[in-house]
Amino acid sequence: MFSRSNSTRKFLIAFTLFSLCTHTVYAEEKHAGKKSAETAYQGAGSPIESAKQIITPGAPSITSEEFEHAKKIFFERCAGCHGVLRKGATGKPLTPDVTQPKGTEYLKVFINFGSPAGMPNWGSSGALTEEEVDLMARYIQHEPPLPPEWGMEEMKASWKIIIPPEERPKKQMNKLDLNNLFSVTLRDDGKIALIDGKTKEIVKVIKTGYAVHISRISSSGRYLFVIGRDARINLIDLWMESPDNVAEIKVGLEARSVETSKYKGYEDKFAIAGTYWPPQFVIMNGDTLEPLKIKSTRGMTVDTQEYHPEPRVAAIVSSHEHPEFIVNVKETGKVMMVNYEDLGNLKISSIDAARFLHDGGWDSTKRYFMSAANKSNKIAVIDSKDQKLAALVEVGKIPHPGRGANFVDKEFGPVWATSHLGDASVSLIGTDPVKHKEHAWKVVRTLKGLGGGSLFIKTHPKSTNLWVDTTLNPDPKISQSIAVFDINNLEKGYEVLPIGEMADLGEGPKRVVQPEYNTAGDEVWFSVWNGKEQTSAIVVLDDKTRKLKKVIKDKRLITPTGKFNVYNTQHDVY
Ligand code: DHE
Repeated sequence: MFSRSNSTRKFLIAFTLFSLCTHTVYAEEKHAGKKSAETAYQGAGSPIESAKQIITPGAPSITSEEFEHAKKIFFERCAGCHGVLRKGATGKPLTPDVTQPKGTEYLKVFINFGSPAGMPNWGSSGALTEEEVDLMARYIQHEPPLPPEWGMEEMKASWKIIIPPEERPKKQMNKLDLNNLFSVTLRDDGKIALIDGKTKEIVKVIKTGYAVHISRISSSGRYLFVIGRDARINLIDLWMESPDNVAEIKVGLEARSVETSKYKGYEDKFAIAGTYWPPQFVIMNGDTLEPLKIKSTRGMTVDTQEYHPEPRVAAIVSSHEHPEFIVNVKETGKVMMVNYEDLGNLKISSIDAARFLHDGGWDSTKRYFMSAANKSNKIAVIDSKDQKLAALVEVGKIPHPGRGANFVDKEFGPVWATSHLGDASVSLIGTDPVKHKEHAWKVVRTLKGLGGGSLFIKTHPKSTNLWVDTTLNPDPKISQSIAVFDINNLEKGYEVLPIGEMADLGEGPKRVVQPEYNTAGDEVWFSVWNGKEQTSAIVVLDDKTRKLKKVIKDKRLITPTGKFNVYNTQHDVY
């Protein structure tokens, strides 16, 4: 370990020596010698393991055993930013034409100390050993190994119907208040917990894919879709006496997004999942997960119009205006509007937005999809009715809204808000092109939040509070707290609530992540996300008084991250 001043100096030397990576996640706030929260953000294991070794002329020697070890580290730690094929995404390209001229020693310094531009300090933080740093410096001078494709044959082979639709209940067989049920990701346990909104008791823990990313609910509210990082989807029937998996499929090697059809006449009919690897999406039967249609996203980028071999599928929403799924394609910067009326003659409108589309959500009318192009510092406004780009709005550094927050600003009318990973700002964008035309698709206000490293922002139509987390801020005091603004008095600034402290958990990083409302909109739930071996919790506040209502603690609550209230998710309430 280095002292901060020493490490800062080395940091700068490393940066001057070699500037490979430019992802800028609140770089000014990062310190070498400290295990950064960002490391954790990117650091969950990737399940891609079957890529074949390639030995490249000009690259330093590496044994096949070392290659296997390095490949695993790369997929677990680096692929999230640099891409599986190392063509660059949030991080810079790391192909041999770039890395070989730099040489092993330069690369080692960079991997060890990271960069002020956001590359984590893998060596000095203790995440990688000295030998592993050396190994990675050699490994990235070889051609990236290509993971296998995953087509219909592989999907079908992984597909299981556990209980066929005809054997499932015809009505709800349990006494649960399904509307106010929460599906909670138990990230490092490969499970989700169903938690009753009223009693705050865990109703059931259900085995799912590895490191579940999100849960989505079918249009009727009956089926819960859960997707793991390993691209495994679990279909859970909430009507069963004891809700459980009724179907399962693996749609690729790595994934983040799943959604279900919501257009009138297509309720519960289809589901869609997007994958990071292979870069594609698949449309499935809504009650069996039978894979029906796979579509690759490989193609040209929106700006330079070059071919990109790995444009990953990020957020997907379901249109309320047309029988369409709206799919963010990250690296090419395109939004695909996929019409599911006739899968044999699939119609896709492709909208040019901006590179690095990531997360996003609806405006309050559910006509406009507000989609964050994170490394472009822009919000793309997609008009789902007219199927075109309404605007590209410049916001702060690396917008990261989750699904964002909709409310009425007393001066500017309806707005949608995003917080940012790269700075402390919160941008409010006018969303009413009819009655507040002059403010539509403009940043009408910029609030100063608690700090950079924010992942999610939330309010509820019945609330006057706007909650902003700072999960990835390197200062534990900030990452363990939440900022809350009064929507009717935004000028007043924010109040800080020490959610981590309220949970009273003892040791651990205790990051506070993802505010989520109950159905009534009078309670807000926060995950206090601790290490796998440590105690985590969910803290529930009374929304009106902002006072603690309950700390949910249970030994089964291992690494809770996302929480999805059934009603709010089903109806896109945020
Ligand atoms: Fe997420 C949403 C991708 C890291 C928790 N995350 C999303 C979405 C995408 C995404 C594309 C939108 C899905 C949708 O709406 O269809 N997330 C990624 C990554 O690529 C990234 C940066 C790195 C990685 O390797 O995974 C990443 N995400 C994280 C985390 O570290 C978090 C905090 C914990 C975890 O599970 O790994 C995390 N992401 C979440 C949550 C949502 C999410 C809770 C849904 C928020 C919501 O309210 O909708």
